[in-house]
Amino acid sequence: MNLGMNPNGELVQSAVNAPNVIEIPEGFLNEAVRFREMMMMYTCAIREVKTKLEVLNDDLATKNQRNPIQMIKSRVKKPASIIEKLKRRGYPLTIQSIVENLDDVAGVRVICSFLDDIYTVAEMLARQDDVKVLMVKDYIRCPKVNGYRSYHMIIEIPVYFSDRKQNIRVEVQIRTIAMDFWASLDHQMKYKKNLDDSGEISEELRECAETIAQTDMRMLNIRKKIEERESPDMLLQFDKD
Ligand code: 0O2
Repeated sequence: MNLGMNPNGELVQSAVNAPNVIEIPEGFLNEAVRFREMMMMYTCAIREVKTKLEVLNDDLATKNQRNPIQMIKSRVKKPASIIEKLKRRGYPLTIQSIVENLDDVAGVRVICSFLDDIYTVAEMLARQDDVKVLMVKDYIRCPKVNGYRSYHMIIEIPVYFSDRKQNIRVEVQIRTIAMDFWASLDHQMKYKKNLDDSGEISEELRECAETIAQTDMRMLNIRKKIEERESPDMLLQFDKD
């Protein structure tokens, strides 16, 4: 049976000369169904990782009377970005190739309050029995030349579907509010945009990243000083409340 799509986007049986009906190549629909299944799989993996992070945040908040995680964002990589990355790296444009070669189709971004929260959350996630850490890139201890800072982990977690268990890779990026502020604006303005600025804008952005990194350190030191000064009486009072 020949299939086609009418101008309303509805699937129709296409007669050879049917007007306004776009012919759909054989195999395309099967691929489309498999692509949707793959995206669903990554969405489920993101949900699992977010739950793990929310549990950690609740537990740490109860123990320390403050939230280490401010916000969790997530995304499944857009089809256009998937194709661009496969092409750039010279991999075949197939669903199997996406699953085998790309680590960041599922992405979770964790925004922490303070610098030390990043390492606490990363360590606690990595320690979990069902989390396998495949790669770590510490762009905080080793920032990128443009000033980008963030802690990246590629992890693999099992997801239980109706008929199978599948190990799925998720990229987790952990950073402070300040680092996220810089990276979000850098992403909007410059990242991957091939801007010819003869170094001037890049230098300014790098300087801003430095200022932000120093501010993160100062905020952490302020928090530590406050914690040191909190008298045991005050903590006792807090417990009573
Ligand atoms: P998006 O829109 O955030 O998903 P790649 O650049 O992906 O080919 P690799 O080794 O996979 O190479 O990536 P890497 O360096 O571990 O991190 C890639 C992701 O980190 C990017 O994802 C960004 O989210 C973030 N990132 C890395 N460097 C920068 C930077 O200089 N500025 C900003 N703003 N973000 C950065 P995507 O898929 O490129 O984009």
